[in-house]
Amino acid sequence: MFSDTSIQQYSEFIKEKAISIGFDLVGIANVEEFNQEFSHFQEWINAGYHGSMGYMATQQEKRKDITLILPEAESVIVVGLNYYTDVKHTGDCTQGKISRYAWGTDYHEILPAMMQSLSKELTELVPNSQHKFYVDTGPILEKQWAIKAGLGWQGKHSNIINREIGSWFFIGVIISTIPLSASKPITDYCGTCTACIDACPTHAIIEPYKVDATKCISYWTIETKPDIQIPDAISENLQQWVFGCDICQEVCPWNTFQKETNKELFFPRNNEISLSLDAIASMTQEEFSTRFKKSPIKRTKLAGLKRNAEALLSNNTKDNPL
Ligand code: B12
Ligand code: SF4
Ligand code: SF4
Repeated sequence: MFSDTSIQQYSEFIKEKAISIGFDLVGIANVEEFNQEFSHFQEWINAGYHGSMGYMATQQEKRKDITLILPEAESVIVVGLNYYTDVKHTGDCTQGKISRYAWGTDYHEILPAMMQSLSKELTELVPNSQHKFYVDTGPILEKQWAIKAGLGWQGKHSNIINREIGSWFFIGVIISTIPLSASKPITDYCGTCTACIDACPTHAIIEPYKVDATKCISYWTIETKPDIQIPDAISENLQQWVFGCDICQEVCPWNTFQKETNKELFFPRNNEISLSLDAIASMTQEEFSTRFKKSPIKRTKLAGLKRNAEALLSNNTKDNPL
C-alpha cells in the first residue's frame, strides 16, 4: 500500500526527473476508461476518416481501456518535447515545404531513449513496478491522455496546445503501475477563434476538433502508399507542401510567441526546411537513403516524395502555362 504522502512525493519526484531528463512538459493522469473520448474515436473510424491508416482501426478496445495493455496500470505519465526552431518558410515555388516536425532528426529516434531513462527512474523508485512507454507507437489516444494529464487543451485543429509553448511539441506516454497524484486538466482557450478551420486549404477540419484525415495534406503527403495518386481536390491545394503540412498550426495565435527548443537534433538538417522540386524529381534511391537516414522524411519513401513533388510541379505548370 502507498500512503498519500508517498504518492505525492513520488509524483513530484517523477515530474522533476522528467524535466531534468530534458522534457519541456510533464503531467500525470490516473487510469480510467475513456468513454466519451472512445465513442468520438469510434465515430471517426466508422466514418472512414482514417482512410488507409489501417492500424488506426485495430486494437480499438485498448484505446478505451489502457489496462488491456498493462493490467495493473494505475497512472499515465505524459511528457511533451518542444521541437520549435525560429525559422520560417519563404514563398519560393521551386521548393517543396517540409513540415516543421520533420526538419531535424526523427522524434522516434529521440523520445524513446529519454522515456527509457524516465522509466528506469520509476523502477528504481518502486522496485517491481511495471512501465510501458509509447511515442506514436501503439494503440493509445495520446492526445486524450495529454489533456487528462494537464499538458494542454485540444485545439480546434485537433492538436494539443500548451499555454506556454503552443502546439509545436511531441507527446510521449508512460503507463505505470505506480499510483500517482493526477495533474489538473486545463481549460480550452480557443474561444471564438476559427483561424485554423478557415486557413485549411482542403477543408480537412470538418468541424471544430474533428479532422478528416482523408482531406488532410499531411495524410496524403506522408501516410499514403506511393502508388496511390493524390486526388485533384487535394493536389491542387497543396500550397507547396511536399511533406506534411503546418498551416493550421502556423495561423494559431497560441503559436505566436514560441520558445525555441534546446534540442539541437530538432534544428533543420543542412539548414534545409524545404526541398528543390527538381532535385527530388531526379533523386536516386542512394541519395534519398543517405540524406534522410533518421529523418521522418524516410517514411514517405523516395517514390512517395517524388509523387508529392510531381503534384506540385504540375500545379506550377498549370499556374504558369508558358
Ligand atoms: C493518426 C494520426 C495522424 C493523422 C490523423 C490526424 C488526427 N487529427 O487524428 C494524420 C496523418 C492526418 C496526422 C497529421 C498530423 N500529426 Co499526427 N498523429 C496521429 C496519431 C498516430 C493518432 C491520432 C488519433 O488518435 N486520431 C484519431 C482521432 C479520432 O483523434 P483526435 O483527432 O484526437 O479526435 C478527437 C477529437 O475529435 C475529440 N472530439 C470530438 N468532438 C469533440 C468536441 C470537443 C469540444 C472536443 C474538445 C473534442 C472532441 O474526440 C476524438 C477522439 O478522442 C497520433 C499519435 C497517437 N497515437 O495518438 C499522432 C499525433 C496526433 N500527430 C502529431 C503531429 C505532430 C501531426 C502533424 C502536426 C504532423 C504534420 N506537421 O504534418 C499533423 C497535424 C494534422 C492535424 N491537424 O491533426 C502529434 C501531435 C502533437 C500535439 N501537440 O498535439 C501526435 C500526438 C504524435 C506525437 N506522439 O507527438 N496525424
Ligand atoms: S495539417 Fe494542413 S491540411 Fe491538415 S488540417 Fe491542418 S491545415 Fe488542413
Ligand atoms: S487557430 Fe484558433 S481555433 Fe484553431 S487551435 Fe488555434 S486558437 Fe484554437
